Amino acid sequence: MSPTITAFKASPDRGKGLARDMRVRWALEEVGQPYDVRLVSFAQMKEPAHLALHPFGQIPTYEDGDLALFESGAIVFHIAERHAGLLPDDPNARARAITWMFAALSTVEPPVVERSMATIVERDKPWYEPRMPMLEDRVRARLGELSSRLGDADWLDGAFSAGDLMMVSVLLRLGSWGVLDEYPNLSAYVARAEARPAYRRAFDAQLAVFKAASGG
Ligand SMILES: N[C@@H](CCC(=O)N[C@@H](CS)C(=O)NCC(=O)O)C(=O)O
Repeated sequence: MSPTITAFKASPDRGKGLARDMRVRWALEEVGQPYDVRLVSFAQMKEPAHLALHPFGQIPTYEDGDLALFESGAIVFHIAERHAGLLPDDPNARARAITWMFAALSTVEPPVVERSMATIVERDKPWYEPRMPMLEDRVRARLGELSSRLGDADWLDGAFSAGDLMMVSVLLRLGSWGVLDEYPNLSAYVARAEARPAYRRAFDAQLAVFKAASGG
């Protein structure tokens, strides 16, 4: 039986592939695991049935038989552990790939999300203009460090891994700001990942949901 994930019925990103079910779809596509999707509205995410799966009333969730998971990082890790293709066999290389997953989620994503949330919910606040340069500096600091580490390599540590999948998923959230253009090796890194057939399939599947919901 295929696992079932949840995704937005109507994604606020209007089909740009930024909602976090995209990471899970991408991982499933990379390992060749078919999956089902249950679409949920914002109201449904806060109802008891969904809260039983996800204590914070969010997407994505993942159900496979008796197992129910939430948190995109935990779900992608679970997929990567159970299928070949997203984590190296060598124990040390595997540990380093997992380290990059954590780095993406706990070191790079927080400043990225903090800045983008400010642009969404704080624009009319008196502190918005003075605060923005600080939020942008925090993102640039991480991007500079990441850019230095990546150098001219294709991927963060050897072959493409779940660490790259997660890092690129986070970097894609910077898309509309355009800051990645300041770091040509990071732009190329993201473009390389986006060109992967598994990424394209996941993106197209998420986009199809948006088009169906908007009648397009
Ligand atoms: N840390 C969580 C974040 C999940 C999250 O923020 N999901 C968003 C969609 S990308 C959501 O459901 N937002 C609606 C809400 O919080 O009400 C993860 O990585 O899965």
